[in-house]
Amino acid sequence: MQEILVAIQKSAMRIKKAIDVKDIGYSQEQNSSGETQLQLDIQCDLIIEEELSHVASVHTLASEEKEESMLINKDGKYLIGFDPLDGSSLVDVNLSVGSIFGIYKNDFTGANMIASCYVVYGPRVELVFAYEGKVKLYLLQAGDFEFVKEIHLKEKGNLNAPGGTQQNWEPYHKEMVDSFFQEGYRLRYSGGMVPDLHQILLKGGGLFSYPGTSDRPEGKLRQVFEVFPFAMIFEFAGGAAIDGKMRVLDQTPKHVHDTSPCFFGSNYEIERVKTTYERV
Ligand code: AFP
Repeated sequence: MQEILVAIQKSAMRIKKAIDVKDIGYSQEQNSSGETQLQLDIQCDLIIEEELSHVASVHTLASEEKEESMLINKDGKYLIGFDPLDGSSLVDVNLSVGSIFGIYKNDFTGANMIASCYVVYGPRVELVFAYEGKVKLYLLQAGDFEFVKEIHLKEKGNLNAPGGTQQNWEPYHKEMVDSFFQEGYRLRYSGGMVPDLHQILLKGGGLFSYPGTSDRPEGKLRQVFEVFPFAMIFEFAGGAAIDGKMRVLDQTPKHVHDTSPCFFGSNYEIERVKTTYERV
């Protein structure tokens, strides 16, 4: 597993350099979800593919930017699903973005995820790695990722990050989101899943939600590349991740690009979500 973490760290340092260039124009290409790809999306995808392809224990790679997964080493034991640059549409407005990795065995299901990791490219470059029940934070310093601390969530937080197009929210969802603000929760939503969840993790708790909506009943965020990796991190940090009713890590995607409604948070907030959604 260490060799995979090192390959992710090398990718992160190269991606940071790629982000710092002037021209981050759009390509003519579209990814499998019909989104126009930035040159940067394609570049970051190739950087990660290159670094992880050198790791003997990697069997298969699946990228959010590619329709099909790729066999790397038939004797490898790990399958890696990754989102090379999540929130890439925020780079040209200079907001924080991230890379997300899920490390699986046998197949791309929540039950078979072994470890997960994300990198935040913000004022600083930080990496969070979840493995064997622990969530560790690293900071990039002079070409090295230095261990900072273990991350633990409190039982209850005070941050609220509500995603999705509000006009398409279900009324019971709007009522729930508003009730947290009435309780004094602070709005913290940048449109980048990685910095938004990173803030909730480091500030000790709260709720990030991206529900099913009338225009997207299955939500927007992808299980294999985005939802499962953060679910493991929140659970190992003492919080929870559900789709409104069930643990997202109990889900079995039919296709590697499937999406799911998702709620990540400390326990108090997730219990409130369950109470709201069990009534519908
Ligand atoms: P992009 O990668 O297209 O910028 O989308 C970012 C993202 O996947 C995730 O990081 C955000 O939480 C979510 O989509 C934002 O979606 P909305 O713009 O619909 O709130």
